[in-house]
Amino acid sequence: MYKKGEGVPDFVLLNQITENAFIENLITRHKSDQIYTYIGDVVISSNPFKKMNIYNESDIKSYNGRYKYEMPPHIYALANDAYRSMRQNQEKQCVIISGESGAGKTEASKKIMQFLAYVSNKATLEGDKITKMLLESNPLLEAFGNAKTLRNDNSSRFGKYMEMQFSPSGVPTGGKITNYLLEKSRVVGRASGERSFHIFYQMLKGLSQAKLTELGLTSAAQTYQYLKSSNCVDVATIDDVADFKAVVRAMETLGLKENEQSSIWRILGAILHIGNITFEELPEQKVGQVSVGIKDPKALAAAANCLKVEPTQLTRALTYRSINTGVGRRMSVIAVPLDNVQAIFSRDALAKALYERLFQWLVTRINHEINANEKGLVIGILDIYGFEVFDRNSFEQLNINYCNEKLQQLFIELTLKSEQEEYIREGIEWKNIDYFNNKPICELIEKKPMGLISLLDESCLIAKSTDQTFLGQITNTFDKNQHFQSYQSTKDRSIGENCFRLKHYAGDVTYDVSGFLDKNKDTLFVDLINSMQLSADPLIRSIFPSPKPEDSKRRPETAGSQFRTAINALITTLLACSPHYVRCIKSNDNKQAGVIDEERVRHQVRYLGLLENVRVRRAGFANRQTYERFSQRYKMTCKQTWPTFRGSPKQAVEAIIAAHGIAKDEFRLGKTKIFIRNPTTLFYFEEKREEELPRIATLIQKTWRGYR
Ligand code: AD9
Ligand code: MG
Repeated sequence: MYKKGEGVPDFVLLNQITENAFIENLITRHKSDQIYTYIGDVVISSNPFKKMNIYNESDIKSYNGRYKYEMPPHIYALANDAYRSMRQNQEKQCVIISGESGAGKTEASKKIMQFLAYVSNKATLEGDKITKMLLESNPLLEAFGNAKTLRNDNSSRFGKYMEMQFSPSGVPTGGKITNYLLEKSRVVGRASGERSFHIFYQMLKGLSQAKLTELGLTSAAQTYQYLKSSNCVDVATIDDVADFKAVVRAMETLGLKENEQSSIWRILGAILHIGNITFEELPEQKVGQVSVGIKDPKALAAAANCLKVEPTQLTRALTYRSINTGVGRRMSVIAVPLDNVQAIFSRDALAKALYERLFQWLVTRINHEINANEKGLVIGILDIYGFEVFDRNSFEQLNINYCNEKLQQLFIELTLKSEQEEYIREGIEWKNIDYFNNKPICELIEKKPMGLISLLDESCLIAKSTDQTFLGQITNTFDKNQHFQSYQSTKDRSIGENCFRLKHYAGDVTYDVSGFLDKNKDTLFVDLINSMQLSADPLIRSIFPSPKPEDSKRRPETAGSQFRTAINALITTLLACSPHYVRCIKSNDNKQAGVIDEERVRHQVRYLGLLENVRVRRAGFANRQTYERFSQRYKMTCKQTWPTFRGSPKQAVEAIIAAHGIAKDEFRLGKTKIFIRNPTTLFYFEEKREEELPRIATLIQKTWRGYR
């Protein structure tokens, strides 16, 4: 089934299960352009960093409806399996794609969607429309949610769970996108050599001159402080003009109206102008009271023009803050002038809020078009930001890496832990296989009330707290925790006085606490919200709803808590589906084709727990089914059990197995389930069943005729 020199297509088939043998096979396959390899049902994908000639229509056709073992490993085979299982078992499916930043998750998710759209589209007008929309949501959301980072030229800066909805017979009916925490701080700044979100550069290069003039923009990205600051505008691998065209096309396919598109450009233009606003101190009006005015009225006027608000209103909102004083009838609102630092903070907060809320609006708007709201079948595809380590890591990296910890936990739970526990529960003879369990680090971050997120929330509630007091508090709390280190606790100079280090499953990451409290509080002064409500643009007004009276009594949920809740809800959703796994491996750090860096790969194989995965898989069983289900499905393939059988479901299964002469080592009988070692045995039964179906159908027809 496989050619010499290409390695084995499933790691389970290796002669020896050692790390070296595993890596050698992966490298051999990568070098011979075999980027996919299985561990049983799990697809391991190594990023080729070059265009592969394996995603054509003919490839889709050749994987459609075939069994996995009939074809070389491919992401299409996994997609095909998910689609088949969904229809056959009438069960929800999910595909969980994991791997570090730049490993190929987003590409994998798109290939899966492309396959599903093609094979499920039964050429109905509605199906055609919906699959087009689902596919077109990708370029649109990538433009707004992806950016060039030091790790990846098209790095996802938000998490995405895309559910493709199907009718019971497998015809596409709609879709739903759930998004997770966008890295909005990127709008106002980022590391040198990185870019802001793609859409800004696309827009400046792609909009007509007339449109740019209307928005007061020039096509030179360097004009804008928010874009200029990181010294990276053009990227060799990115064609912003072509991508802009794709975005506009996608907006049209997804039914975004002319006025909505126009509002989008206006908001983005406003953000760029806002970034050019600077402040200057005004002569003191009262002793000791510093206030600032706008230094560059042109930038402010241009921003106000884009936002359709009065320049004076915007100036006021950016330079003053309203504070409630007194209580009851004595309560009054006073306007306190901001100093330079506060004004810059409020300016950047406005830019970030505009972008984040525009992004959320876009996702909601797409869902409005595609969500069929049916409680039908779905295949969910999870594509999140991968584990990442930079020279400086902040609150955003903590969230991203926490999310990756949770997905690794899920993988461990589903493939290593529960699998082994089930064998023991069912009384199947089993020799335990050890694996690294990352649960303690997940708990360190998320546990209530003493985990990192909770402690950060607590600090945000105390007026006197600072980023440094927070660092002191976590240092005390996690003093003895082996996954946590800080300079204060270790005096290790490599950590930095403002930092703490977490020992993540995928490696050590040092986080700088500067800005943690502000980012977690994520407050937007009410003055800014009020000024946006005065906009003549309905879209801008709609994304800044006025706070409800009851909101003033409740403390707003912090960014960290919201993320924790969302991720845990995601895990619950995933647990309700039959999972399929893609584990992406980054072949090298230089985005180079034809290069596979042994040490980098070894590191990933280790932390992903792939070897343990092979061991459990090899010693274990590919499939298990309750006696009821197995006997119901295959009873027609055996004379003793068809049409009637008087014994228990377990006895029926024994009869079926005996009638087909299945080898002894190929199955085990547990307390409630039959365990089957190789998928080929199951395929054998499926084929037998399919052979029998026409005969049975005729028989049933005859019986019916007899009744008439
Ligand atoms: V991040 O966590 O969003 O930063 P991803 O999503 O894991 O990351 P992505 O899919 O964006 O990585 O892949 C990075 C780049 O690798 C792509 O832009 C492609 O240039 C390249 N890539 C990835 N997969 C493939 C593939 N199957 N064929 C060809 C690929 N190139
Ligand atoms: Mg991605």
